[in-house]
Formats: sequence, structure tokens, C-alpha cells
Amino acid sequence: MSHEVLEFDVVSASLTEKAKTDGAELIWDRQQAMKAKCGFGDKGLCCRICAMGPCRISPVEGKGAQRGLCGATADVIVSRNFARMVAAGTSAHSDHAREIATVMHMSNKDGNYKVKDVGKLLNLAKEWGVETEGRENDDIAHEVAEIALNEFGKPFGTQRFITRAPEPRQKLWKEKNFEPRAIDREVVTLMHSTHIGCTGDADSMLEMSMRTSLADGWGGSMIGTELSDIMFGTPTARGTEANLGVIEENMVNILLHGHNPSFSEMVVLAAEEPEMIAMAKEVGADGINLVGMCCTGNEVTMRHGVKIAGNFYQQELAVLTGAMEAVIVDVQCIFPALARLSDCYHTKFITTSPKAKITGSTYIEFSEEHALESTKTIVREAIMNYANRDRSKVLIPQAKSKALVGYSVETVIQHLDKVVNSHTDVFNTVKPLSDVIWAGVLRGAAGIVGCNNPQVKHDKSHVTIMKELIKNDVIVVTTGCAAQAAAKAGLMTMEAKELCGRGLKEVCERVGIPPVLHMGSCVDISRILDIVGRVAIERGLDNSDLPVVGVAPEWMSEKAVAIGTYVVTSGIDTYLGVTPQVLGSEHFTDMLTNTIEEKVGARFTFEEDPVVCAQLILDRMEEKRDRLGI
Ligand code: XCC
Ligand code: SF4
Repeated sequence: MSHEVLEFDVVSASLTEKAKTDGAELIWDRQQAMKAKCGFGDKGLCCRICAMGPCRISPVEGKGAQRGLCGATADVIVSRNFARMVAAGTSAHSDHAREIATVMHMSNKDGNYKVKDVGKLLNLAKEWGVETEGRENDDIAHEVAEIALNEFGKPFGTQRFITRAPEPRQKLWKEKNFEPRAIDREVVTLMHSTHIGCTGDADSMLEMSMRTSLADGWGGSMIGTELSDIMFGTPTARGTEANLGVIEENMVNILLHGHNPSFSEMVVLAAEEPEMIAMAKEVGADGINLVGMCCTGNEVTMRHGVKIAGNFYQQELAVLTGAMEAVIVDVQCIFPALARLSDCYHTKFITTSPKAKITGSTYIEFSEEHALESTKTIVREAIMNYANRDRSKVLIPQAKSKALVGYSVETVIQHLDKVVNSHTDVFNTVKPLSDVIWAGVLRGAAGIVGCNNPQVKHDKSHVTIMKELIKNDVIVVTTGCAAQAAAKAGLMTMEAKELCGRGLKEVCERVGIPPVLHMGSCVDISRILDIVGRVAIERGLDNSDLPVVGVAPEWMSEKAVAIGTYVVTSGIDTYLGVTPQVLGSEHFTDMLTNTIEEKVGARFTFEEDPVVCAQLILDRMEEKRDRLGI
């Protein structure tokens, strides 16, 4: 087994040694067994869209097949494969959002789901023209939820949230026909267009992908975030800890992994029930230790401070500690490998969603109608499993870092209010943030997001880029597994200000924030769109004018492709640390990294070296500043 990929992470490296002893297979073993990657697939040149194929286009021009049986060129095949990734990514985020809207629609004051943030509900009701006077909150919530549900399938009109974007951006979308219509419709239309014999034009395929991606960012994802905040509370700043060291020797350890807070919130409530804690003590444990991973980990840490066991690549390592009573999952980013791995230990791998059943797992379906009872049943399984733990197999790495989390847009603004000059009197805006950017105290802002990917050293790209940027007075906001990398690396502490340039350090001190702000899960990238948009609006500009970038240093999922595409289409330059599978088409690659800028004022950059990537970002920010004359 090659451990080189883990060079950066000594904690995990010690566990991979243990895997050998325990006979457990990990991602790195499978990576080795896979040997060389498929050269056609790697360049996006393999098409298996119809049964005349699969067709593979030779990457060398003039040598080998240059067209599929139907005549599709490299450009067409690459663009269709890309479009399908955008469609799948958009469906994942959006279907998650639909589940949140569904539980909001069933909320009531006696049920398991109750509106937690009434203020946010009323604001959204107002934004959507829902009558609030003299109505019960539940009643308002149901109407708002119904409107949200209709955003998925309405036959006419465009996504409601696009009106939150700066005016010039909205205008551009309208002119270019990028305004996303119903979410399901965009996904279906895009899938339709990739069918054999439909779109045979890479430019058009990309444009359709861009519109669909906006149905994710300004549709599904934003609905997911807004409604989650209303139902489960808008995150506020709080402390937590991160890394595998949060797993406790003498507790019932439960790993919450996946994405949807309508499930994980209920598990948190179930685990807090006195009867559950008493039961854990009866079986000889000190209590219940819930720990989170991936975006579910982010959701529950943002709202409850639940400790973070780690990010995507650590899901197997958490089981490997031998101290995990149960891994409870819902949807997305869950290795099917966890089933086999759990068999090496006492760990119960519990799947709960009909959308993500996994062979070899214990399936206990989560029922929203009986949410709390349902999650209590699952937590009980974990508690009962404590007695089965084999202590001789336990190894918990003693590593964890403190982190401050919970920076929703509302919380960031509250912090900014603290530094508002009383004589200018503008509270409740992002003006102090835009002021320090304009003054040059901060050179810009970067949203660093996304997954882990064994093609690069785990967490190394995330952390390296973050450190380079904060050193150069660029404030970082982050979500997803990138946020967890930052938390583990100690970048979400007040002490991390010592790693910053003078300007950012001063901002951290005066505003009372760490230099890297945890904004939540990947659907919460909509929070980043929101805050960037507010700064642009405050200055009367478009997003593309600002010294602001998006970065996905270690991305791997289709969701990330959808995200990158909507971020660029929203006017924000995006840097990818893993090159997408598009290089087989020079034309398509040129569109993404170059000519797309003529359409939307932003482009992709592919750069796998994190230090070089950070420098490119800094140069771009200075270029934007020059253009603004600041
Ligand atoms: Fe999944 Fe969302 Fe990627 Fe992490 S960052 S590996 S998509 S959990 Ni979203
Ligand atoms: Fe081959 Fe065209 Fe069918 Fe793709 S759609 S598999 S290129 S014949």
C-alpha cells in the first residue's frame, strides 16, 4: 500500500498501519488495485451514452478514431459528459432541498419538526409575497414550503432567488437566456439534450449546463440553506473540535455522515434524550458521543457544535479506530466500502434513506412522520452495540484541534456591526467588509470549498492555499470538506490570526473572527453567493467586478462540477485543484478556462500545485483591484 498520499496527515498515517494488521481494506488499497486510470475516461473521451458504443475518441489528433459511431466528435462527447455531471450534481443538492421543504410543509408546534427561526421565516415570507399579518407561524411556514416545493416543478417562470443577485448579473442572465426555470425541468432538459442524437454542439451544451447549474446555486442549494435555517436555526458562532481525536474511548460513539439535516437534526435530538443517555450508562459507557463527518458533520456542528470527526477521506479511518459503535448515514458521499470495512469491527453501518441503500449495511428507514421515534430506534442500536466493542482493536489517534464555527451571513453581519462607526450609522450591512476591501486592508476574499480526492495529497491543497491566502490578507470563507480540513489544521481559531498578513490580522482582532470562516455544508455555498452579492450590490457593481474567487482544491463529486459552474456563471472566477475530465476537447477546455469569461465575466483555472494556484489567485485579485482603481 502506498502511503505517500498521506504524508501530510500523520494522524491518518498511523491508522493505515493499523489497517494492515486488522486486514482492513482502505481507499488507498483500492486505488493501487485500480492501477493506471483509463486514459480515455480521464480526458472525457469515452462515450457510453448509447448501445452502439462505447465509443472512444483517440486523444491524439489524426491517429485512431476521431468520431463515435454516430459521428460525435471529441468536443461533443466531452461536453455531454460534463453536462451530465452538472445535471447529477444539481439533482443531488436539489433533491436534498426538496426533503427540507417537505418537512417544513409538515411542521407544527406539536410535531417533531418545528420552525426554529421565526424571524427568518417572516423575512422569506415577505420576500416571496406571502401574507403574514394575523397568521399562525405554522400556517405561514406551510405556504412558504409549498412555494419552495413548486420551485422544482412549476411550469412557468424562473427561480425566485435569482432576484437576490446584483442587478447587472440578473440582466446578463436574462440576455443570455441563463435564467433558470423550474429545477427539475432544467435537469430533465439537460439530460434530454445529452441523449444520443440531441445536442451536438459543445457551446450550446455548455450554455445549457450553465443555466442548469444556476438552478442548483440559486435554486436547490439556496432553498436548502434558507429552509434549513428556518427549521433548524440559523447558525451562530460557537466552538467545537475537529479530527479523529474527538472519538471517545469510554463513550458510545456514533458517526453521523451524509448530508441532510432533516435527518441529522433528529439524531441530535434523540441522542440528547435523558432515556438514551441513561441507556448508554446502563451498558457501561459514560454517555453518547455524536461526531460528524462530511456535510452532515457541518450542518450539526454549525447549529449544535457537534464535534467533527473528519472529512470525506477519513470516513473509513473513523471505523478503523475500532471505537465506533455505529455509522449512521443518509445520502451522498458515503463509501459503499463502509459495509465491508464495518465487518472487520463491531461497528454497525446503518443506512436510512431509500435513496441510498447499500448492500451489506443495516437498513433502518427514517420516517419523517415519526422522526424522533425513528431516530431513537437507530440510536438505541448504537448503544446496544457498545458491549460488542473489542477493546484490543481500539486505536484512537490523540489528535484534535479547536475550531470556531457557525458563520452564517447573519452571524458575519452581526460581527461586522460591532465595528460600525456610530456616526455613519449603517448597521446590519456588509459595508464594513466592503470598506476594508476597498481600503486595501484586505486584498480580497476567497471561498474555498469541496471534497478530498486521492489524486492529490489529502487536505494539503486545502490547507496550503488557505495559509498562502490569509498570509496575503485575503479572508477565507469555507464550506464542505474544505472547512473540515481548515478546522483540523487549526485555521478556525483566533490564534490563527498570527498566520495572517497585517491587514487581515487587524480585521480578525477588531471583528473578533478567525481568518477562515466556516459557512457550513456544500449547499451553504449559497451563503457565499449571498454575501458576495451583497457586497456587489452595496457598491453598485456586479460580482465579476470584485476581487473575490471560488476555489475547489480537492474536489471529486458531480456536485462540485455543478457548483463550479454556477459560481463561474455567477461571475466569480473558480480555481480547480483537480483537473476535470475535459482535456480531450481543446475547444471545450478553452471555453471553460478562457472564452466563458466573455459571456459571464469569470472563468475556470485548473492548477494542481497549491502554491502556484494561490499565486494565480492573488494575481487575479490584484488585477481586479487595478480595474476598480482601488
Ligand atoms: Fe461530499 Fe458534501 Fe465533497 Fe465533502 S465536500 S466530499 S461533495 S461532503 Ni461537499
Ligand atoms: Fe458512440 Fe455516439 Fe453512441 Fe456515444 S452516442 S456511444 S459516440 S454512437
